[in-house]
Amino acid sequence: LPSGADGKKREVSYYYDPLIGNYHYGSDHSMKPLRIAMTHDLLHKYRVLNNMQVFKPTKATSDDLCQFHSDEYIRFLKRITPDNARELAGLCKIYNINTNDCPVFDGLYDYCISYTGGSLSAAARLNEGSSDIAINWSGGLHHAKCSAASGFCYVNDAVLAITELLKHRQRVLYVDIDVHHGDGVEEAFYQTDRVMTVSFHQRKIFPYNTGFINHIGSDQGKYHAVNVRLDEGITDDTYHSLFKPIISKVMEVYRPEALVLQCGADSLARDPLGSFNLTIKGHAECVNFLRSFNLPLLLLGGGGYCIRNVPRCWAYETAVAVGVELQNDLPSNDFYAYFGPHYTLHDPPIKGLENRNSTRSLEKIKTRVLDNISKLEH
Ligand code: TV7
Ligand code: CA
Ligand code: ZN
Repeated sequence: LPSGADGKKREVSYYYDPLIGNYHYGSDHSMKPLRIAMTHDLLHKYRVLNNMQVFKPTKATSDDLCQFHSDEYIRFLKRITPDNARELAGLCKIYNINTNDCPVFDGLYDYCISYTGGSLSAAARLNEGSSDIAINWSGGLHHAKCSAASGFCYVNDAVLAITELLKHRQRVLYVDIDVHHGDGVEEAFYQTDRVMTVSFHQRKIFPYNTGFINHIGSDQGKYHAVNVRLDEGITDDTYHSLFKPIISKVMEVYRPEALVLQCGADSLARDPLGSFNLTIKGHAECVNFLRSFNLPLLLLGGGGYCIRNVPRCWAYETAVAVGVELQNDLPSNDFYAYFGPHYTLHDPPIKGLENRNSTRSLEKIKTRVLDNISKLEH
């Protein structure tokens, strides 16, 4: 287990739709829902499922989706199919669907209500108080906007799950370790002090014009948005030289009553879309660190485009949530061939990859961010 694991067990609920792996964005699309089925199979073969309450989520209703999204957009999402996409080209353009990033595919609406149902069920479970940690690896689609799809995301399950938590809690902390900026979640709560959003992300990649350090929230929400923009090649140690002090300060000053962690695995080394150099252990240390605060914790998936890394990462993070260890040799599983040539859980960081974050620039970001957070004190 990562350093500092307290060895104490937690009551963990895990949400998984056995059909989620069958949805296809398109043959050459980077986003592959199959990685969720691969994660589930690893958890099964590692015998981690036995240590959790495993649920098949109920699908979200269109009323659920409209708690954040506009009625018109949801009506359109329900209606659009590969067959009528040409007729509906005008609306597709308005709602940013049928682009390369957000294609129309068979079962698109079912996919949306499935992954969103998982996040909503998980949040409701935490609200009941019957679990300490709830997990939905198919969620975390943090770019979707009120009336538009964006960056592989159609429905913003993270926003909806936070909204569900707000029914029972005064303050929710959202932390986003996906390599991309969590713009949809930040935007949804930019003007409120009931949600604090903290995103760590890589500079100069999608979504390009958001996530700057001086974007700190507005009105009631001033100082309740935190953005940590990093350069390529960041390692576990340098990442945590920011992550831990920033999260500790937020905990101390903001005193959240529930935590949501978007665990996008595209911040791992060797991701084709991101250029960080984190190991699975470094990534999972974020899960372990949030877990150590003993607050209701919702774990969501997100990005992750190296199909052999994502299941290993999320299986390991599930084990961290539960508090069990996993042997480094992968058990035999339905997707064994994907995990060659080493067939192990852990990989070293990329040797010789330059960390383009200098000690000075990291120190500067840390000082600036901690200073902003301290302004919401009193
Ligand atoms: C949460 N980067 C989502 C991250 C969304 C990133 C983008 C692609 C991409 C799309 C493909 C594809 C791709 C190899 C990579 C400006 C553009 C440039 C589309 C080709 N291969 C998350 C979204 C990002 C689609 N989009 O945070 C089909 O990369 O940079 C852009 C926008 C216009 C569209 N083109 C890319 O991780 C889940 N897209 C292959 C096939
Ligand atoms: Ca992020
Ligand atoms: Zn991402």
